[in-house]
Amino acid sequence: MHIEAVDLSVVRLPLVRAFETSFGRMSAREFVLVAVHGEGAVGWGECVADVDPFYSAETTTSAWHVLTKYLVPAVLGGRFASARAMTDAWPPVRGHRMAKAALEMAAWDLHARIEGRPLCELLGASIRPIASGVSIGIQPSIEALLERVGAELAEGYQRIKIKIKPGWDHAPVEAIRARFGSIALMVDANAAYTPAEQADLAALDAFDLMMIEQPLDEEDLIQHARLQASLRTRICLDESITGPQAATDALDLEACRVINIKPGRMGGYGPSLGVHRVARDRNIPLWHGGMLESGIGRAHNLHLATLPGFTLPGDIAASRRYFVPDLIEPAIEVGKDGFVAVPNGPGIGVEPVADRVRAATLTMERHRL
Ligand code: OSB
Ligand code: MG
Repeated sequence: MHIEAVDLSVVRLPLVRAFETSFGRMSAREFVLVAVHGEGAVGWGECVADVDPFYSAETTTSAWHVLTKYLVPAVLGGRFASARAMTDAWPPVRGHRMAKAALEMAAWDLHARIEGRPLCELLGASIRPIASGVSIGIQPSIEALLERVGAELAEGYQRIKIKIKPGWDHAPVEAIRARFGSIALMVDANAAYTPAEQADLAALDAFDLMMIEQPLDEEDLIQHARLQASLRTRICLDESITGPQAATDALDLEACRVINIKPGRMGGYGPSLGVHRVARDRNIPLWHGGMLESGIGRAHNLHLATLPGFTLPGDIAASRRYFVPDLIEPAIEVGKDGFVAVPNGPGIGVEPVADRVRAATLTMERHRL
């Protein structure tokens, strides 16, 4: 794979619906888009960092800085046997996993396109339908929440995840169970609780949730282990799983019983395959997370989710829940059975629509030798 040029853009897409979590409210996504050109093909990647450092420390601006100053210059003009060989050539940048993932995943897409194969095959898997769930933001009222849950179930989605925070936890879960019975239901706190609020989380044990995602701070593995020992409900870690070592530590400590893999957050496919291996070796259930990606990141996620081990429905939903129109064609859709089809063309299997990308672009730089 010869890397002849890299286009970096910041694009802005309004969300169909504002998304509220314990860390804030988002009404648009503004992210770095990466296009890697080589051998007559283009590989695409999308950076999951947000403008604000509220979900994680990285931001759109920090990703731009690290990509333009360190990562892109290190690979321009290079010839690499694989995306792994490309990341081996990077300078020793600490952290900045979201920035790394955007370029790393674009290189995997480019490699797959040059070979004319679907990306999932390069990852060691093959096309299969992906079981899909949805993540529902904090709502202005319980009635509004019940309406959203009903609408998503009617679309076919196989499980419902709601965002919680102290003060918005017991009542919404109780209301959903009362209205919709024993549906597959889970909650995501995005690190909003402290160990002192353990009783609020223990109160959710009564509702037979599939799991509680990331109740405590990203760095609190030991506190998560203490909490897990006191709960019947499984803890799933998201923010805390920064890579294979963190996954190993979390499982050694029994800080969680489920893992949410997000390649865009973990530094790309290399680290994600490492986490996948750690979890598989220990029979820990996996599911594929989402970060409100456009169709580019969404298609990437679908390809990774084809790996065996992703046994629980993930957060990879249809394009139209997020962006109308999406940046890509064809849009990603969910069937009435709650499965999403993996695009089966070369690479990620979807094409960004040039006019839509241009219209959404705030800044763009072409890097070439
Ligand atoms: O914690 O899983 C999360 C969105 C943005 C940042 C973090 C998270 C989320 C979601 C939405 O839950 C998942 C999606 O629908 O893409
Ligand atoms: Mg989460």
